[in-house]
Formats: sequence, structure tokens, C-alpha cells
Amino acid sequence: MMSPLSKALLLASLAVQASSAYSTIKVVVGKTGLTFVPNNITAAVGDVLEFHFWAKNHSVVQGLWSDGCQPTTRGGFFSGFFPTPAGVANPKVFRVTLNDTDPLVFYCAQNTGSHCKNGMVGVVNPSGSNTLEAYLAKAQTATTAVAPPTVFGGVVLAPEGDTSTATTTVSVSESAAPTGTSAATGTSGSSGTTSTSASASPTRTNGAAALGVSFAGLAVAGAAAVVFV
Ligand SMILES: *[C@@H]1O[C@H](CO)[C@@H](O)[C@H](O)[C@H]1NC(C)=O
Ligand SMILES: *[C@@H]1O[C@H](CO)[C@@H](O)[C@H](O)[C@H]1NC(C)=O
Ligand SMILES: *[C@@H]1O[C@H](CO)[C@@H](O)[C@H](O)[C@H]1NC(C)=O
Ligand SMILES: [Cu+2]
Repeated sequence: MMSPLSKALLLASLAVQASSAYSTIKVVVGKTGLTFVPNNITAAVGDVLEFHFWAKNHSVVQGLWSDGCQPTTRGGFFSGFFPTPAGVANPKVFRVTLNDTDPLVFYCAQNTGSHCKNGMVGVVNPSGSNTLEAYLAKAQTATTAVAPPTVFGGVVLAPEGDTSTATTTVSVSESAAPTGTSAATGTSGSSGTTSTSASASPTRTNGAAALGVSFAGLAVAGAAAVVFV
């Protein structure tokens, strides 16, 4: 058990860490097969996981450690699906701010090709029995991967410096897209929620606009004949 003093010191050191430099950890999704690269991540409170989606139609969901390819029941995040042509990165990224350093697991919820079952998973701050190896074993025995009904827990936005998509205003409705989203500019403070609930406001964003509409919707509307899976 942790003494009150060491707990106070730990909290103080976390506060110092949180008020200094945050890192943005870029995670490349599906560029080299059914993979997240890196898939075994060490991160601090306030760091941002920034998912960059490549070919096929991937997603990222925070999982439950106890049950492969199932969403966590406490908080977490879901990016929605990002259908993306071969050979290019999707112009949108999904950013998740880490609230704590607890072991966290994530997976791709695409069932065409059984992405999660085939090892498309990753972990942050593995510890104890919550490891990449342990989760891979659980994912292998999963029947289907579950995608939450709405995008939540992070923001969908254009990468910093990309003005080509940041100014696009689109309203597309799609089953996986949240309702009632709005374009928000990424100034400081809370902004750019893509969730239907009030719980998902990130506290930090970069300067790009948070569009609140996923590329999935654009692809569905604009290129019905293209198959991404
Ligand atoms: C993941 O990272 C942890 C901590 O750095 C390390 O102990 C573990 O061996 C790594 N696992 C894999 C599968 O690379
Ligand atoms: C961080 O906290 C927010 C607000 O409670 C929540 O929506 C989000 O899912 C959390 N992030 C993670 C990675 O759990
Ligand atoms: C992407 O995958 C999701 C989930 O399987 C599916 O609902 C959606 O139609 C797919 N989009 C495209 C353009 O293939
Ligand atoms: Cu995938």
C-alpha cells in the first residue's frame, strides 16, 4: 500500500509532468498489414495517442483486458471506421488524450478479415498480467470484434498544418457518426468533442480544426463503388 506521503509525491510529480511537455505518440494503423505501429507503447498522463489510418477500413477501440476484441465498459474511446484507399494515409487522424497511466489495450473492430483476432491490437503501459502477449492470446479466441455505436473519447481532426481538409465543411450522416457534432476550432481548453456525451471533451488539441465528421462518411457518400476492406 502506498503511504499518503508517497501518494502525494507521486501526484505532485504527475502534476509536474502534466504541466511540462506532453508527447504526441504517432501510431500508424494498417500501413504494414493488420498492424498498429508501435503496438507496445509507454506513455505519460497528458500524452496524446494520434492514430494515422492507412489502406482498408480500420478503426481503433479501447478494449477490455478480460475479453478479447470487446470494448471497455469504463470510459475509453472509439475512432469510427476510416475507409482509406491503398498507398495513402487518410487525411484525418484520431487523437486520444491519456488521463492516467493504467494499462490500456486497443484493437481494430473491423470484422471483414477479422482484424482484431488476427492480431491488430496494441497496448499502452503494459503491467502485471495486462500485456500485449496476454491480450493477443485472448483476441485469438474472440469470435467477433465489437465496435461501439458512436465515435467517442477522442477527436477526429486533420493533422497539424494540413489546411486542405481543415477547412472542409461537410455534413454527412452515417450510422457510425455521432449526432449533433459541430465544427470546432482547436484553441486551448476543452473543445472539439466528437461524442454524444459530455464526458468526452479532450483538454488539449492542436491548432487544426476538429471536424467532427469522419472520413468514413465522406467515402460512403462520395465513392459508393469503392471497397476498402
Ligand atoms: C512491451 O514493452 C514492455 C515494457 O517496455 C516489455 O517488458 C515487453 O517485453 C514488451 N513486449 C513485447 C511483446 O514487445
Ligand atoms: C479521458 O477522460 C475523458 C473524459 O472523462 C473520457 O471521455 C476519455 O474516454 C478518457 N480517455 C481514455 C483514454 O480513457
Ligand atoms: C467500413 O467498415 C464498417 C464496419 O465493418 C462498415 O460499416 C462500413 O460500411 C465500411 N465502409 C466502407 C466504405 O467500406
Ligand atoms: Cu483493421
